[in-house]
Amino acid sequence: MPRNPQPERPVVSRWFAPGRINLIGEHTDYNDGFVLPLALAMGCTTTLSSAADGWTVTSAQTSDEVRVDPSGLADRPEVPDWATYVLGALWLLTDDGVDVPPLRLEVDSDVPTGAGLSSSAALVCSVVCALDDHLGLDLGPAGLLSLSRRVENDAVGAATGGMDQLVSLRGEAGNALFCDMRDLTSEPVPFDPEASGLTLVVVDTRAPHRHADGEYAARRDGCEEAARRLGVTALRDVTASDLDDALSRLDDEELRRYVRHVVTEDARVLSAVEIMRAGRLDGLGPLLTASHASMRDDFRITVPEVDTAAEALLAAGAVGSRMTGGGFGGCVIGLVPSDAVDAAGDAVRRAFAGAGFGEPTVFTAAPEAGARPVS
Ligand code: GAF
Repeated sequence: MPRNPQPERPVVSRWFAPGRINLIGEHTDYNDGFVLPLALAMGCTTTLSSAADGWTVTSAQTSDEVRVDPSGLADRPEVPDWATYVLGALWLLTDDGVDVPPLRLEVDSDVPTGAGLSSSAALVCSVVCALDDHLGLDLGPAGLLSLSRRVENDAVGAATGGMDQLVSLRGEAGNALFCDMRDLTSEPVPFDPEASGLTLVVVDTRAPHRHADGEYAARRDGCEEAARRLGVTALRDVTASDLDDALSRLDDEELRRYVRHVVTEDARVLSAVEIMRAGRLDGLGPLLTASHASMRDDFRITVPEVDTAAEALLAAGAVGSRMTGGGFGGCVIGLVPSDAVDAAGDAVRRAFAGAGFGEPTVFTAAPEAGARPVS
């Protein structure tokens, strides 16, 4: 009998965490603003077990097996990009003074990468939840979110805004998640388009991300610069009624466009929540379409493939459509009358063929639960 018996830990911890769609509220998270994402059925499962020595990471999607020697965790050895999302959590825990025992981590995801559906948050959150469970860290909701965000921001080095991890951890079936990214509180908002005769259609344009990382960072830097010039903590602090005054105080046209997008997008999220709470889902359509126009014309983060998909969905009868996610490629969503879903998919495929784009993938989605253990 050891002198300080440790509580029994599971031999194997297996956790699933989902990818996400953002209904509305794009590039508002790092401006301390509002977002309204939902968790998807697709996601990543991490199976974590004790090992004899060192740390081994495998992925069902690559045939890679990455091994870190028993002495190597603190040195952050060079590993393939995908493995950084896994080992990053171990590096940060080590930095935090946790004595991470030898482990084997197997990850298996069905979230397409580069589609703007947050394959990275699904991966990171499933790893962090499995570690929390296996090591008995007891991080709690705030700690899980904080570690998952630090993996992406500090270990991987992507200055993203936290929405993806928040919804991957806290999503609820049947609900979108209204999140205030300043205080990181979240509230489920019922989202059942079928009850209004509508279906949430997703078009994965499969457009290659063009300079996505650099452009994302440039938008974030621009927003922070605009907030500094306006003397506010973040653009969240500029309300819709302050917008004209704020714009008149900026002489840089690019920054003015960024401010206009963020301030109007925050207002659209608040309107969307009101509309959903009132059960008038078709009223969401114009907000989605206005959000797309704002991303295209002011924030300038769309590409021809996503504009084509958004327009084709509208022409096929969608009540609204918009790009979802960070931009420069990825997915477009549309709220489509349920009896027109097949026709809408055909219309998008025809529009893509006509424009000489590659074939998109079209599917439907509904809100699912966030991270959970898998037996
Ligand atoms: C990406 C980022 F990871 C999120 O934090 C968010 O900024 C989003 O782009 C844009 O809304 O998914």
